[in-house]
Amino acid sequence: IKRIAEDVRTTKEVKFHWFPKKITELDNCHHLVTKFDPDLDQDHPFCFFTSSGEAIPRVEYTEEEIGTCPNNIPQLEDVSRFLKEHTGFQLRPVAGLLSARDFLASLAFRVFQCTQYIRHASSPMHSPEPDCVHELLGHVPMLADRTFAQFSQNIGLASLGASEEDIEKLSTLYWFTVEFGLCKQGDGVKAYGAGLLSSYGELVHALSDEPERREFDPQAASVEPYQDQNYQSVYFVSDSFADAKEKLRTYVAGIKRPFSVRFDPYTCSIEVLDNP
Ligand code: HBI
Ligand code: FE
Repeated sequence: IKRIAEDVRTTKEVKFHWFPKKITELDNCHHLVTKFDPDLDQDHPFCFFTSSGEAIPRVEYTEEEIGTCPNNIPQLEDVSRFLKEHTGFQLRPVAGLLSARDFLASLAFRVFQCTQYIRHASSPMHSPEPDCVHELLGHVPMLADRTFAQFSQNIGLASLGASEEDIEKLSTLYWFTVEFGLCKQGDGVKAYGAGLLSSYGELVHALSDEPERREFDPQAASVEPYQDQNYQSVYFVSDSFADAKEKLRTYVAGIKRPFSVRFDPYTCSIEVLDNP
């Protein structure tokens, strides 16, 4: 009888990657990746984790830093409060590029892990890593849109406990939407991807005749090879955010996981439901 019980358990007990179930567990989602020249990866002194609920420390940017971003650099705490009032998204300061799994997991809680440092004044038009110019000009305005916020959270929810292969696909999907997405508006096509909104050069390129523009299809976008050293050669165009969200829903339904998840907004926690 014991034997049978164990066998039953081993078939039922499917292994999957740990994921946060409570917003405070995002404290464990802080794995940085050093993708770029490690010599360039200076210690960004004012980036450290705060447990949720604490205010994001204010930064005194130098004159030189402010010069890169004329007039002033908004404080993440003020921006986070604004977003929270509009879509429930909040920012959390982070010291650099996170692992895709950790970064995506935070989106499931409507938390955007946001860099606070600014690119070096010697190269104001380019930053190899995300910096606050990219976050504030690119990501933040989009996260203030309700449908886009839901779309972003849904990518995050799909990533929880997902296989390495699915994390890779969701990252690529994120790349072609949240970072480099285009969307129809009236008779025109506009950029909504943060990588475009924060790069004048690529914005012009994306809307020129040079690159290929394809109708957004999550399945195709999740496996499309992408460029992180150069401008993209392909962009995906959504009909609307609502349409992108609907297409994502269908795509996510096809991802195999031994459980499903639901976000409980009252407790900011993830309910895990066994699949029937
Ligand atoms: N980390 N801090 C930070 N910012 C990002 O935009 C980011 C990240 N890690 C991974 C990532 N983006 C994407 O490449 C996707 O994998 C989610
Ligand atoms: Fe980004």
